[in-house]
Amino acid sequence: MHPRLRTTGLQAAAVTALLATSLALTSPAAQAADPPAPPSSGAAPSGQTAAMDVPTPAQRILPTPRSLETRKGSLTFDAASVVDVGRHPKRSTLGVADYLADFLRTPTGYDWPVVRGSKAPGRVVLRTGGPASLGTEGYRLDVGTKSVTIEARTSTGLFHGVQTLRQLMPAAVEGHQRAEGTTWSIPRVRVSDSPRYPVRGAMLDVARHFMSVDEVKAYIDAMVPLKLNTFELHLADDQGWRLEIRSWPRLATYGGALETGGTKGGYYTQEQYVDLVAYAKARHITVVPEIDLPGHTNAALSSYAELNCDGKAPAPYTGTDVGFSSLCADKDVTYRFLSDVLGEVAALTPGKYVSIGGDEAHSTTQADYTKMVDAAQKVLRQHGKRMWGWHQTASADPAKKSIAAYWGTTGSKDDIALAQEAARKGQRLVMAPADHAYLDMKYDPTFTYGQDWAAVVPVSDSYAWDPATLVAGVPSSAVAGVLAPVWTETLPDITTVELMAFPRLAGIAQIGWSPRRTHDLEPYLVQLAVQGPRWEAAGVNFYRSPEVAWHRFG
Ligand code: TNX
Repeated sequence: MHPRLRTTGLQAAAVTALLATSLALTSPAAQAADPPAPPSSGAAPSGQTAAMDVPTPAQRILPTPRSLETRKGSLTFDAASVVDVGRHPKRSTLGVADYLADFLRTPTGYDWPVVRGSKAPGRVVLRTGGPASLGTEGYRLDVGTKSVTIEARTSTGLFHGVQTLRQLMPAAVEGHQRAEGTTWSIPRVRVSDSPRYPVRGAMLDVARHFMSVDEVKAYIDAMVPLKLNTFELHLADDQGWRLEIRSWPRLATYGGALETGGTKGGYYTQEQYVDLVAYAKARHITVVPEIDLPGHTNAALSSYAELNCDGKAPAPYTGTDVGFSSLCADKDVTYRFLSDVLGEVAALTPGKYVSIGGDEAHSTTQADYTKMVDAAQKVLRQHGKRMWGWHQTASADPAKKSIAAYWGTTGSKDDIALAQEAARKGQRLVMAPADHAYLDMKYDPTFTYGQDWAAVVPVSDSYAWDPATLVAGVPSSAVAGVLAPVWTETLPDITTVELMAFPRLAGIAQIGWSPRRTHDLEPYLVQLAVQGPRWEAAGVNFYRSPEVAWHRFG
């Protein structure tokens, strides 16, 4: 585990002129530390607020599992505890065991050796198996009096089971130092669990404000306990190009130099990108790189004059407008550019999807849009990848099983029509409704950070939707999952990104994972309250929304 990065309000204030006024009002730390207003639900009756509740297993596990039985008693780990992988473990099982042992060693101070067969009391047993119904991501977890057994058909299922085990442990397990004096007990439960949707994603925009490799890793780590499995990295936009492309080196060195507000940007070398992708993969998260085109391309257009229809490179752009830039459909060099860039990105990316964005191409005619999106898709196909794009890609000629990420708002007719077209053409939809799932939307109208063009989105609204019925005319069979984007025009660093993402990202994760029948706002707000001390221990910044009774569990 790496140390968490913190940015002070003062450093943040230096970051963008855009934010100067709002930061004068409050720093991220100050905003996060505001005393919570009286809780709206799930609160201890007044007069008892000082006494802390002990969360039940159902309140601890987030996202809510498919089935949970509780029994009397608990299992306690101690210095003799081990992780047992059985006699003939698969390599991938060993990977999960090492992750778990590593995770537990620091806070508990125990050795947690990974062993092959053990009778030690207080052991964690990882086993491959279980019914076919567990699928590729499901698991069973059974806490006995001597051991806890996690069983799954894949290492990904085991990994998710490990996250449930983690949430059953005291909050101090999330800390980065030894928590002396903690009793490492877990309640006796039996869990059988598998996700509702195969795609449960978060998206981070590192183009508008650049985030370092360590900052992105911190965000990935915060995704892990929520059982998210997809991470879209928005690597190129008008304000910056963030990935080294060897055949077009100025994209990163020139196009990546700045960021929104005119401050210094940055980019990932190919080695750094490969390292990030591997870091995510070790946490069973697939990276989907996004190179937004044919719009959102000013950083590329300013780096290479020949990419422009008029042959003139525009100045770098550090504002927050969208929809003004376009690649040039009539030039051969455009197609060489697409082939080179997407070829390199595909070669560096083990996942099956590469995103070509495709949103807000307001300066591109439909014919040109279709021509360039189709060309991009062809390049991806040649490299064995499928296209991922925003729902506007439905207006081109998307291949079946490509992904259309829907970011429309309730009642936006054009977007709904495109989502229906996507389903008709055989695309799979990943739901990212901007008025619920956009984590850069403000929590309330006066919130310092974020935007409000789609909606103001309090915690309860971010949880108030169902992917299966979101868009009329899109059959639920066409829905592959959910996606929660964080756009960073107003977010200078990972601290402010986390403030916007947490706790709302947890709700999107729960919508993507948990059976619909378990969807219920009141218990969800209590689940969030349980996560509060855990995020604090882990060093994840979050917004103490007045909708949640944070004080209840510490
Ligand atoms: C719309 S959503 C955009 C982004 C902005 C975002 C701000 C989408 C696919 N495009 O370019 O950053 O709104 O909320």
